[in-house]
Amino acid sequence: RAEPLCEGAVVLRRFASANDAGLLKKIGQVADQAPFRQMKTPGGHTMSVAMTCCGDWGWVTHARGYRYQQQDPVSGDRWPAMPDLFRSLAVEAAAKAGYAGFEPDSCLVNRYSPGAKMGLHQDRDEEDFGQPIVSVSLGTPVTFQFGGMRRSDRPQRVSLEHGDVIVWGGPARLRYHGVLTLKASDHPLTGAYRYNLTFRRAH
Ligand code: MD3
Ligand code: FE
Repeated sequence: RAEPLCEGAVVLRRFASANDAGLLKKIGQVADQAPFRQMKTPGGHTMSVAMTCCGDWGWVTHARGYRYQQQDPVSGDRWPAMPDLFRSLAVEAAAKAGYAGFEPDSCLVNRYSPGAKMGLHQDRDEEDFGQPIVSVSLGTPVTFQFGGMRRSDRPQRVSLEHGDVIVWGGPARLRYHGVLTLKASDHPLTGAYRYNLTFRRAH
């Protein structure tokens, strides 16, 4: 049940549902080692989304921009290893979307509480835009928006629900995208939270 969302993007509805409890348990273990934190943008704003990372490379903000680095800036330690369950889910979703051989070296874990949002942006801190991005939604639903190659292109909206997986590659890889403000709701496994796992090949 792979439905195209736009050229280059494939939605796998509920692809992660069967493993939901296991994924959430692993998120908890990652956060025990590298706690969720609200990073500060280079512009000095505190992000409303709380983040942590696992895998070889973690996405972080710093004074002059954004980058992938191997150490958690809070602890100075390496990021927690990427759980096998995370990796296999991302690899299988990518293969299903036509990206056999995808090997993520980075997983960003985003945690949204009611009121949190993510403004329109492009993901362009990775080395090779030929590599896809796999995103996994867990918990409460949110409206996701994706536009075109320019910030001014009017975005389309799509609801992302628990277990939904999207693979972004090809011409969709550099589209502007974001998440509207999370509404208060309740999910049996996550309470008020929405989690998003984003798998990337950073280097
Ligand atoms: C479209 N996260 O972490 S996932 C991000 O729900 C990010 O937390 C959102 O955007 C979230 O950078 C959206 C869906 C997504 C991820 C990467 C993309 C959509 C994308 C890259 C290119 C185009
Ligand atoms: Fe993004």
